[in-house]
Amino acid sequence: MPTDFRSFLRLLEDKNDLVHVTREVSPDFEVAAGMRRTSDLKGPALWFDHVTGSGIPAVGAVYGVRRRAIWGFDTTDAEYPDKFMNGLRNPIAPQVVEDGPCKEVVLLGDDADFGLLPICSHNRLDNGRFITMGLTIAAHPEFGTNVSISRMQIHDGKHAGILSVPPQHLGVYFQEFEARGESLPMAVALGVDPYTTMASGFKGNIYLDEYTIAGGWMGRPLDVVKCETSDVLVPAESEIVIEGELVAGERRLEGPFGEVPGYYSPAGQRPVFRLKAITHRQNPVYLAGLTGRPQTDNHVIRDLTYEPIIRDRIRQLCPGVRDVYAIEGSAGKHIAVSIKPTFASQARDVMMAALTTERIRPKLVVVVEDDIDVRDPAQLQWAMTFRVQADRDVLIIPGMVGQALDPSTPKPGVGTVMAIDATRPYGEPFWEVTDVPGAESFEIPLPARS
Ligand SMILES: Cc1cc2nc3c(=O)[nH]c(=O)nc-3n(C[C@H](O)[C@H](O)[C@H](O)COP(=O)(O)O)c2cc1C
Ligand SMILES: [Mn+2]
Repeated sequence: MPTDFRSFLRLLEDKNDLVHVTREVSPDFEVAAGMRRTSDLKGPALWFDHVTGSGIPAVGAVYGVRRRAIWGFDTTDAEYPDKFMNGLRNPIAPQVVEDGPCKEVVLLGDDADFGLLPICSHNRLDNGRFITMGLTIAAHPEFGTNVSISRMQIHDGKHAGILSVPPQHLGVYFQEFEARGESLPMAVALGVDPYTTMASGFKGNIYLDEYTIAGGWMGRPLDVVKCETSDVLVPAESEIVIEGELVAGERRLEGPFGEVPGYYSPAGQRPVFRLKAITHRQNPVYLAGLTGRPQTDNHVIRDLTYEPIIRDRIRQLCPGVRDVYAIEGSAGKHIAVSIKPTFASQARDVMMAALTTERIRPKLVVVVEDDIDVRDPAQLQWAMTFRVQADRDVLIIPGMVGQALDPSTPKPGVGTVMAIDATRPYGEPFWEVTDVPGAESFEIPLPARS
């Protein structure tokens, strides 16, 4: 079980799924080009030994394919959703420790500068360099610690912009602090264990301390340590921690930035983070990550954190759920569900429940019967083609909650959703599915060696 970033990287090396780029690469698009290419090829994660301008190496596309995130979770695709839900149901509070590896080097004052880190530019029209895989951590007197992932645009050595608006919890925290005229202390952790990373991408309720689910998944408390310049708690084994605050009353232009729907999200006047300190391990590694058109780190983390939640919600209506799968490329917005229906129109209950999952809000839900493997595109298409009559089986509902970053919506945050019932009419006769006797047990000979 990888319990910190380094042990995760070692595990990936053991699996031949992490390779070194030994030549010098530029932080301007070249690190991103490597991540884009390997993500497109479903290739290995990349360790960039030498990024121009920084003494710190970068690792990228670690979450660029699903298999690596599943390994990081020390599980299999089949067992993943239950492991996810078990951790969520059995949270373990973090343990505050006095010191940790992330404090091996402490840089304060003029020594602390974004310029030390190999922060990259990614998509062509991005407005500069962005931290893309930073865990953005803040604390609130009532809601407690919150850990999320939010992009940050580097303005200069001491300042960065951030995109996190309510209902994102960090956005809620800052809105409240700022209304009182207070800046919000915040830290950014880079290079942490896979559990804490996945917990940060998970959309829980606002009272949830994401460290407690990471603990639930690991089966032991996560070690956290206090920042040098605030009371914010950060994972003690982080490779790099950036400390500072979101400044009350300050806005600067942030964006455009190539976002997870695969389009550039527009620029806007957004909050500003002021850097106060950087702490890191000896010989730290910076975590880079790609977003943009699919498939990227952002998509994989989204798909994997959405599936178990929708599955759990649907199961309460329909115990016979075989699988819930976020279709690759949809950024978690197209969900395929296989069920064993037990009464007429049950598929419709399932569709409505999935479509209204808080904060996740799929845009397209397809429900099939449990003879279909929703992870096999041919099987899914077969059901959608020969079990569906569009006038009867397709629901289109306008005016639902949409995604602010979705360029097809009529106005930000409002959109049309669709559901397709690709189950056969319950309890009614339907033509027989073809099958070949003996196919399952037929042994294919190994190809002859030439
Ligand atoms: C790689 C990656 C980048 C992300 N970038 C942002 C971002 O810039 N802004 C944002 O609001 N959410 C972003 N998210 C999604 C949030 O991290 C996610 O919705 C998280 O659950 C929010 O935390 P919260 O539930 O505590 O509000 C990103 C997710 C991933 C996986
Ligand atoms: Mn949260």
